[in-house]
Amino acid sequence: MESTVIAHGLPYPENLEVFSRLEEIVYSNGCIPATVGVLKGKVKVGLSKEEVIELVEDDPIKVGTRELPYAVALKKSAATTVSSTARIANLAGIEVFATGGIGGVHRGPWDVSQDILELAETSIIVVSAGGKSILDVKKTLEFLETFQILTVGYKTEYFPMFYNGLSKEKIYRVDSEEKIADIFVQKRKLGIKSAILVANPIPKEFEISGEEVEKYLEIIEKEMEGVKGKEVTPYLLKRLVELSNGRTLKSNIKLLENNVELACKIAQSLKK
Ligand code: PSU
Ligand code: MN
Repeated sequence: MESTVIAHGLPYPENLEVFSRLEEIVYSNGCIPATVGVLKGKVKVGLSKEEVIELVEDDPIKVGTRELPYAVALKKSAATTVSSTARIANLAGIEVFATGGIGGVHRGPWDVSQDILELAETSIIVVSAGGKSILDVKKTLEFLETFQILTVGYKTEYFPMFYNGLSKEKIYRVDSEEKIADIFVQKRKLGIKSAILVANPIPKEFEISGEEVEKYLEIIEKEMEGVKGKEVTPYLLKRLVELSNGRTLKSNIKLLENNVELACKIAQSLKK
């Protein structure tokens, strides 16, 4: 699991509760959780609850793959995004990880996440609820294709958009975790180095309509002139929670739980 969603994507103290809840889900599905993060320059795979508390209290920087050596050399504490988590997990021999949403091609001013480049280079299965609501879905899917990242929908043929449920953009549908594991095995045999992105829609009852989120985004986009780069997502998520009276927080947590559970099932299939 990655730590940016815990440290920067969710508010305190709910983030600590979510961390524990996700660990419970992993154990109850017969797997071993390993949350990745950097504590005062030390890369950790499998943060304990105490270490997660320390990480959050250290006011960590947000690091993708590019910034990892900076955090390590300067002994900073850092929360890892999808890109840096994929890189570290791969080094540690981990083949499956779960997140909330991946970064991609943003709407508006040029902003493309490192997540895509990393997933082009790293053989791992990433389970997410699709892309963040602020992404340009079409451009993100085109980039995923350009970078040879096979994107499969779990029980859906449409790319999901985080809490908003399904977009209208088609992806490759797969109906079982066994098949996802097999795709990964075949990918490796074919010498393809990129990741498999599993898009797992949020459970229907926790969806928040695109129109509702759009309404909030309109308000937020006006406030965001000084907010740039890595600050964009944390700021946005925080404001969405405030404007929706906590509804987006609840949905965010539910989709994380849902992704972690599917990641465990895929890991079990892969082991078989
Ligand atoms: N989507 C969310 N919450 C998050 C993220 C994505 O709903 O916290 C994080 C993930 O760690 C993802 C990162 O890898 O944001 C992408 O950030 P950027 O767009 O700055 O590359
Ligand atoms: Mn960016």
